[in-house]
Amino acid sequence: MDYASITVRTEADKVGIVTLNRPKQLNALNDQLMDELGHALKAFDADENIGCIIVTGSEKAFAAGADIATIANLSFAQAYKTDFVSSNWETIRSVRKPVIAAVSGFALGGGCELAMACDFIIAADNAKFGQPEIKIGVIPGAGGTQRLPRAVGKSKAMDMALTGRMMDATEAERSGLVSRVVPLDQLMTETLGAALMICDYGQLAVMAAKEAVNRAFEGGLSDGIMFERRLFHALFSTADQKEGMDAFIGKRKAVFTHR
Ligand code: CO8
Repeated sequence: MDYASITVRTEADKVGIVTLNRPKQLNALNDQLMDELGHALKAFDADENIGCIIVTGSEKAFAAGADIATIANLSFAQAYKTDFVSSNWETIRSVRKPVIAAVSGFALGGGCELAMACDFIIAADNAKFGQPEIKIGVIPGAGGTQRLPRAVGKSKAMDMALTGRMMDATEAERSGLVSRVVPLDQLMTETLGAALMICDYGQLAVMAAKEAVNRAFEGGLSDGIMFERRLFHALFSTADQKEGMDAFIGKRKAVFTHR
């Protein structure tokens, strides 16, 4: 598939990188961009050689939200009938390999929601996060009211959703929305470093870790602990567990085969 609103590349043949590419609209998310993103994520997820995926934008904007021009005249009937935003956002949720958001500049509205839909966020020091939908008469529509409070707690999430104010990178890190903040010129180097590190671990354990942490978001503590325990048990049937522990005991570097 030829892409017009994103670019894709790989690094070291094992990290898939998707760059949102609608610079004139600050990477505002329209159907085409979301379709292409969904397609690219699925393709990387299915590619045996890829161990981790990075989603990023431009220096000025990760994404400034839904493309307001294309939804300004949307009716309730159209939105409801087409279940607006569901399909590609479900695709993002279904990706089993880790997806890291490398965010510089604005991550607003759907852009903030897209970053939060990734597994973790590494932010440049110029990043700004916000859910400003209230200013244009709506609310977040792609998980923002659910993921933001889970990330930063109720008070800050309410503040963001009700006032529409932006949070800078320092506040975002302090609040737990992002995992690290780095200087803008080191954003991709740092994110790639994390991605390559993940690629070199056993893929089954990586996928299990992602699935188990996601459970913490979705259900209660007892269910989550039981789910984690079962995955933990299952990993003892993998060659990578034998190799990882054998290498530790033998004081050598593990070579994982993802089996
Ligand atoms: N949609 C469409 N175009 C946009 C958007 C957007 N969200 N954001 C910026 N642009 C365009 C501007 O219209 C402008 O275009 P032009 O040059 O043709 O006039 C260009 O990008 C540059 O923007 P500005 O001149 O405004 O640049 P500034 O640096 O002055 O300001 C801001 C940058 C602060 C990011 C400002 O552009 C802004 O506030 N943008 C809107 C942010 C916003 O309200 N986002 C929420 C949108 S609603 C939403 O996301 C609901 C989520 C629903 C689920 C997701 C579905 C995909």
